[in-house]
Amino acid sequence: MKKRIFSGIQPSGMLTIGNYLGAIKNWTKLVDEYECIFSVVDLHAITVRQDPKELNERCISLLAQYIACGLDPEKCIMFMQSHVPAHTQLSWVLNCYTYMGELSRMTQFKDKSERHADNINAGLFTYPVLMASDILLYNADLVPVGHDQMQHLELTRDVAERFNGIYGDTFIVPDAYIGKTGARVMDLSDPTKKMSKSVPNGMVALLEEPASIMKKFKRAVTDSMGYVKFEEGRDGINNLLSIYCATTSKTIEEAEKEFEGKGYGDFKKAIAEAVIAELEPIQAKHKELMDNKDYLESIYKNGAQKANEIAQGTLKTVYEKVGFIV
Ligand code: ATP
Ligand code: LTN
Repeated sequence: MKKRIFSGIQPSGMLTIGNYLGAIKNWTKLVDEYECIFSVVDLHAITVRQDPKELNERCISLLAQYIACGLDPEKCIMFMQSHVPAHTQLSWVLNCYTYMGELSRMTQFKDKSERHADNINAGLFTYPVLMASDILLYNADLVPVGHDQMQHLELTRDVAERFNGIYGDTFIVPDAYIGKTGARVMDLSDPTKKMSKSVPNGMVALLEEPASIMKKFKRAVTDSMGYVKFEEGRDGINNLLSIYCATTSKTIEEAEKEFEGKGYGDFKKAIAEAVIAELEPIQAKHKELMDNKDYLESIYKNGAQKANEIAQGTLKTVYEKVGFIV
């Protein structure tokens, strides 16, 4: 039997090249080897206030972007998280096996509490438990994510082990899959911060126009050293090199060689061109898919049906173990 993968992305903004290089691109490499389940995690997105109409459009566009990036709906289950009630049901149970102290240590909670100081809601706090439920519900072996999700994944493992320790083996304890390059794409205007779809300034969107992509890379913050080499403390250059390598599948050494003796101008232009070339077919496919909403609907409905079947099974086992009458 194939091992299983689960991952998801929030429809909380335009997908960035960080989401692509850190997550989706790796998913596409794993579909043949694993049984794959990918969700549009809409329930997670409302931990931050969303405009209902925009959220609705983003959910369908995100599904279209999954497919446009090369995920074959014939080979993987794709669905909307809110279409599978077991996510919130398991989440309640696991909330009772997760400590306040554990959740208060989560960096994403601290970051988002700062950015949305007027709306530090309980959902934002318990968000990692919903994420743990997403993963454990499907008994996923592997979770391909960007580096920023490592902490949430460790919490997922802790909660799974805790539950297994009390009730006997119930959940598979999942491993993270973090790519070698692209796992940590930084903001182009502040390379000390992670590129994020909810921070528009220094991000490059998957669906961005080529001219705008070129402009953003040309403006990317670098340093005054004047040569292209991956070195400690050179956040801007290191980030650009990583983006270039994750896009072209070249190694850092190969890239350093390629740009030996060249200035930042040439370097930035080459990266922008590589990114534009990679995104062009994705953008075209996305446009085509968005003109075929019936097809997209059939994908997420079919996906929800399959996901529900698996999820219901796990939920029933969990309910039995904790002592509910099932
Ligand atoms: P938000 O700004 O709403 O928090 P986000 O851009 O951080 O969103 P998520 O939906 O939280 O994106 O993440 C989806 C996937 O993309 C996760 O696997 C995450 O690790 C990965 N990811 C997000 N940002 C980056 C980044 N800058 N570099 C690499 N991977 C990333
Ligand atoms: N928490 C993730 C998104 C996410 C996820 C998941 C990723 C929600 N559920 C399950 C992997 C598996 C984020 O904020 N990037």
